[in-house]
Amino acid sequence: MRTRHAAALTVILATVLSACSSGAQPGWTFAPTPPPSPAASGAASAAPSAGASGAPSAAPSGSPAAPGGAAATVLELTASGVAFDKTDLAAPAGVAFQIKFTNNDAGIPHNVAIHKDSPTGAIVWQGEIFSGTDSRTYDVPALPAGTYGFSCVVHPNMTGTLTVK
Ligand SMILES: [Cu+2]
Repeated sequence: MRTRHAAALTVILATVLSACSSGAQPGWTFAPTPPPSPAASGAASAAPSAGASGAPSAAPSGSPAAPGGAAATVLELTASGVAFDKTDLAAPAGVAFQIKFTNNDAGIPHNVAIHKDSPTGAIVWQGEIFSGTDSRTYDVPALPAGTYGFSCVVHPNMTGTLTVK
């Protein structure tokens, strides 16, 4: 009986071991699999080429627009009830843009000024002050990337944030 038990155990152990070894095999096949990283590098090399081809095509299409329109970006902002309709604006860095400013307050002067860092920072640019109801399309020079504040110089409580990036 003991012998049979031993034999049975041996068979079981053999089965378990073979199962383990067979299980290990896939592990080893997977280990070499990492080399597929070369495939990843291949994909990476493909990406750069795609980006390179994409960048040139984008640049040409962008440059023609710049000479013609001067400002491709037009931000719209409205003052009503001595308040701006927006508290957040965004503009591209290093490119002149425009602000189409509408003053809906009859007889009340407003404008748009851009300040460094925040609405209380130094003014880096400001548009003409005019009374409503009227509108102006301001030409804003290129600004370096960063956070700016905008305000109405007539009403310091009229403020917002301009993100240039
Ligand atoms: Cu104002």
